[in-house]
Amino acid sequence: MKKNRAMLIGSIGAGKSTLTNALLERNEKAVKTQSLNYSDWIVDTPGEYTENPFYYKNIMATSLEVSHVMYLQDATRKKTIFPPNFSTGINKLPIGVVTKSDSDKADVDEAVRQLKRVIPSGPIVITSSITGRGIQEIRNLVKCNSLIEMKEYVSTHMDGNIFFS
Ligand SMILES: Nc1nc2c(ncn2[C@@H]2O[C@H](COP(=O)(O)OP(=O)(O)O)[C@@H](O)[C@H]2O)c(=O)[nH]1
Ligand SMILES: [Mg+2]
Repeated sequence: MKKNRAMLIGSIGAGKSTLTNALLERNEKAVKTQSLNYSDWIVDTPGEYTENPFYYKNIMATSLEVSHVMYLQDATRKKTIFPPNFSTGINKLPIGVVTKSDSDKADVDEAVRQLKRVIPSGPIVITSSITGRGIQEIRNLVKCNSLIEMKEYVSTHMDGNIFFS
């Protein structure tokens, strides 16, 4: 069976590369990359792909290689850069991810609200790559093979880090 893989998208500085390291238990510091970065079951993307609609075609093309797409929303940012219902245009299992929940400046509730507009139906995980909050939940969601399986996982793991919208 093909291994499940997840692509990470989100603005420049949203925490994609730091989250990649946390998910893969790597200790190196995230460095800024201008290109796609494949490692094990993660595909990290440059923030430019999400910030500039010119690159949406790259997101679409890369999504063909993965089972899941993670939409990262930085909890310390007031705005989202994703258009409403963006996940419905990408035919892969969506996972909403709130990053930096540990920060003093984080507004987690607002970030969840933003992600619900981006992902009309799917799980949303509240994370911190520093404290490890929500990291195991993401690993488990990427093992799921359908929206129904993810929904079941969420309903049996209501630990305050994870919701289904
Ligand atoms: N407080 C906090 N800062 C984070 C977290 N994740 C990333 N950062 C910081 O956010 C900045 C951007 O992170 P990076 O992973 O390079 O973002 P990327 O551009 O999306 O790959 C860096 O200064 C990170 O140290 C987190 O969980 N909590
Ligand atoms: Mg990066």
